Amino acid sequence: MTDPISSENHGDVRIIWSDNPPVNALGAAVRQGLVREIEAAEDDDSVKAVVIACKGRTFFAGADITEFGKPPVMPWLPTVVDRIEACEKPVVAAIHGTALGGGCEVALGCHYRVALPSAKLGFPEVNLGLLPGAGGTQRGPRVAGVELALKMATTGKPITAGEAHDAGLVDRIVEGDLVQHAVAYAEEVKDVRPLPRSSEHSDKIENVDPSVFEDYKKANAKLFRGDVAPLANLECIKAAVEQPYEQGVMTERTKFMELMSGPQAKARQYFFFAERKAAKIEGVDDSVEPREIKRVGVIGAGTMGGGISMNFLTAGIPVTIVEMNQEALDRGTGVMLKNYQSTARKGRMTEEQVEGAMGLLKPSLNFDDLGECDLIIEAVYENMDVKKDIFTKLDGIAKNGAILASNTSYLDINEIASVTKRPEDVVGLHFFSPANIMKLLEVVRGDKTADDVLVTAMALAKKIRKVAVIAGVCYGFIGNRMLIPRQLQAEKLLMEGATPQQIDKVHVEFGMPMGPFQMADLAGVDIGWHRDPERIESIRDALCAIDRWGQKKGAGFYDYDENRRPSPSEKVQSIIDDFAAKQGIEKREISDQEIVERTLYTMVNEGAKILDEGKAQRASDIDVVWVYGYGWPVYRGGPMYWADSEGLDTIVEGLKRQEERLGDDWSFSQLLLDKAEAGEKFTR
Ligand code: T1G
Repeated sequence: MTDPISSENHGDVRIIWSDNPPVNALGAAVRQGLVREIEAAEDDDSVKAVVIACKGRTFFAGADITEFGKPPVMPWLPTVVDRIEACEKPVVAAIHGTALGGGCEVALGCHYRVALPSAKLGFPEVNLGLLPGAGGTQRGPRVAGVELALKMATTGKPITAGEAHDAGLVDRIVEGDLVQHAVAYAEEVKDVRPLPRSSEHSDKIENVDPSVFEDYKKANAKLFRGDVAPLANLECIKAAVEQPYEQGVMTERTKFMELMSGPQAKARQYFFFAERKAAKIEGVDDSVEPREIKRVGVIGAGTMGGGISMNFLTAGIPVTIVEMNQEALDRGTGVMLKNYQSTARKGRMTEEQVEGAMGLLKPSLNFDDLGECDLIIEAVYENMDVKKDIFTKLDGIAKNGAILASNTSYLDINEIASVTKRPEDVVGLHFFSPANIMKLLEVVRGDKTADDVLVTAMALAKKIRKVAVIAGVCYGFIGNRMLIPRQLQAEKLLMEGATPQQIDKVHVEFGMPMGPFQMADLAGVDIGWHRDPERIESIRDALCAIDRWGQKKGAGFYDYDENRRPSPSEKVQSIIDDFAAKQGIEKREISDQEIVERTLYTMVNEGAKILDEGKAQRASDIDVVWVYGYGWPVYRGGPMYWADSEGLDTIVEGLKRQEERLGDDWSFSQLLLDKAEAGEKFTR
């Protein structure tokens, strides 16, 4: 393996280069090389200053995550950072791309930092269930200030070079040739003494009101609920304020090791790679090129059509959006503009960017205008006849090579494709509502969908900043299919004596953002309702029949006040009791454990069936769907990873305990039984 670290001289400045694709991760060879070159530069009298720079697309993007869990190889990253800082000659970090985690810590060990305007700096360790373990929680507050360091470390969100410069984390922003500017900067400071050391005391940790930490904890209690890493990060930043540097470093090290050995870090690190694996399409050669998508057509300017369109407009891709009448078209484009304006008000877009995005939108009442589009997505009413009619028309209008996609949430893509003469160009693109916000995209692969159509869909997903997962054709694909047993069992449990609030509480305490009934009220109890108020075959029918359609009607499974705050509903409880009485179901005490087994274990069982039927490429894809599509707590890894952590034998035992209550149409996944029997796992 070639040495990723090299060096060259520019006059009396030594440039230390890292060339460790793809992201200059700080693996053992990089760490060893950095120490070697710093010591060589220090020993060489002809060298007056040092620049550390990286080849390729980014400055060090952090420790090498693939080394985690393996026997450590010296030198530790903290040692490397300390050695850089101890160098008697000024060391300048030349930052481009993303200086993340250990990369940001290496930059903090340098005496000066120069960056391109496009560069980003961050502490994403919390996303891996960790914290900056190479002095970042101690140097960060001293250089960038407590508030910014706290936000960076507990949220993992990177900051721009501009923000870093304003905070003092970057000394100079340069345009053009980064390393040339960094060398020039090194020339300017080569005789400056004493050298600024980020570990030295700074006024930025002076007189910090201790309530800052308590207030921050309270303000983020919901966000951090159940998640140990953010609070550990907060404790370390607090230690930077309250303890001398050396003691703060020990606090950081202790907490880092605690996190690293804990289950949540393992789950998050699993998920880091699971998310990246989802982008790979089994059986499709890397040489398959995506089709060029210069214009996207969207049919339907409703909530979904508008949200879907925004993804492409924001990514700079022109959109032709088609509706049946002017009123619907104006309403749809009006909602899109309103959404953009609210994003601009939050400072996440400029007015010019809003204008730019809306400027790429071409509203039309003429279906034939879709003939100029390279990808056409229908987002109309969830009805097979309506979709078949649209695809029949599209077949005659769309240009050759155009991709025809349905945003259907459940329906059979093969059946839709069968009405066209080009089934190989048909694919499912299942966006999740709100489509301009939710990151998950299920790419549904029809029996005849061409490989390059899939490759195009996955490439486009990355461009519009979605996390795409390939799904096979089955009712509900991956995510919604697993929702079915969960909802079914949840409603059966209501009949047997559980309440909506008890069931939702179990899910929220588990770490879900909301429970099944809170979710039903948010999405709409009337989704999928047959619209016949006389036909009452379920609790949902009964609620819909009396206009309890959820939050949008001020009442669903819960009653809602004017601020949409939910409260248990006596009316709903009486409907449930009547239903149970009519069916002769005896009420009984239901334990939280039974709720877990009947709603979460049954989801795992369905996930195993999906895997067994080949409707998901891998178990980790199912986890990616549930984390990004439904808010499954990432610190539990996803339903399949979690099932492995519980033990598949435990899952099977639980389901056996509940089997007679699960209903006649419920059955075990043979794959689950086999794996449990063999002591195997789904995800490792
Ligand atoms: N280690 C090893 N491999 C990594 C890696 C890392 N840190 N980051 C990315 N990769 C691989 C990734 O698996 C993929 O591989 C390829 O690089 C491209 O990644 C002590 C303990 C940098 C913003 O958390 O956020 O420092 O699939 O597809 O979309 O305090 O990668 O091609 O085989 O994501 O352009 C902290 C994690 C580590 C940064 C680029 N650092 N990486 O995004 O490419 S912990 C992170 C990212 C740490 C210290 C602590 C992103 C990126 P493959 P990609 P991208």
